Amino acid sequence: MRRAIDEARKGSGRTSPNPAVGAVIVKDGVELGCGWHRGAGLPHAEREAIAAVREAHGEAALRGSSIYVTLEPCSTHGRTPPCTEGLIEAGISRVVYAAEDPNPAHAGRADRLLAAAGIAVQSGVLADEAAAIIRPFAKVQRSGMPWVILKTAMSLDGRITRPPGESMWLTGLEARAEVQRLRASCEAILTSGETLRRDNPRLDLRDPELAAGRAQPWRVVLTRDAASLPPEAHLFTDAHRERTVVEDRDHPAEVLRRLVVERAVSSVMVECGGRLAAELVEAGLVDEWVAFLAPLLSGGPVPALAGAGMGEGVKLEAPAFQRFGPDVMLRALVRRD
Ligand code: AOF
Ligand code: ZN
Repeated sequence: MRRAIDEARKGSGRTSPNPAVGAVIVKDGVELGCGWHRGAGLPHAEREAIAAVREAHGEAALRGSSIYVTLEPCSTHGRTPPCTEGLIEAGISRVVYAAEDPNPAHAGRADRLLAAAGIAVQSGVLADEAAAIIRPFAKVQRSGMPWVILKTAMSLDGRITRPPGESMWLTGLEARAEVQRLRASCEAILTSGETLRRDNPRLDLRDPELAAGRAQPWRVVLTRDAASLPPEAHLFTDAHRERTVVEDRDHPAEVLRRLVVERAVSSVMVECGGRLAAELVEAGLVDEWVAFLAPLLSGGPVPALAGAGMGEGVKLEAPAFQRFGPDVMLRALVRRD
């Protein structure tokens, strides 16, 4: 299952509105083939893995094999035929899956269908890890809203700019490479008109490996004054300018909901200044906070969060730490209870 989870991660940011799913087929303790879901409308992970085994070892190798898949196999005709049928036809004799499918059309159905065909079914293996990969999909299924990651790069005095006259970067190359990977796991990046004017950011995927086989993320600018945005900004002039949209700053929840419906967005990364960041947190729209802490004192004017006040505070859970060169990344989920 751990191998299947590695396969699933390859799809993060590429499969929306579908979930990222991975599968590995094993017989007599030997891995015969694996696969991952590459995008909506394309074969599911199970069918990718079946095809890989067929090609490498022939049809007969599938009979009596076990499949490890990170998500409960689907059982309805969507853009593609049901995986439960594909598994039965292939002669697979054991199905082990991790997470239940949050899609109500599938949830809880696979076990019965597979068992009725004489297949042994086991579920819940590494379920938490597998569920973490499909958080965006699960949130959309549950609420119609995308998974929102707030990314902040800040100095130890909680500022997001350097002292005047110095280079604009707070964090080092390693942390910035991680930001690129984070962007690649999302379908949209949200920013403010203010940040666009101040930083003229690109908000794109620059690593060809991360950009290959997927569209550039949507770049969504929230502003009250669209007419005053500089037309020469990167977002309006670069090669992906058709992936830039300008939206109303006063209704961020509505903007997020429409991104799901109109642009098949399941996860959004927020890269903006302290004011919009605080507003989104206070409005309960942020699901995860990823903070990069740079070992310097900026003394700059722009705080990472510039709210009117967080009321009773916002509780975070499941914290994780990682070092990137001289910087530290702290990420945690916003607790909902
Ligand atoms: C799986 N394996 O790799 C994926 C699954 O329109 P379709 O046919 O692509 O079906 C999409 C639904 O199938 C999606 O909402 C989710 O419930 C499931 N996705 N299922 O067994 C996969 N991507
Ligand atoms: Zn399927």
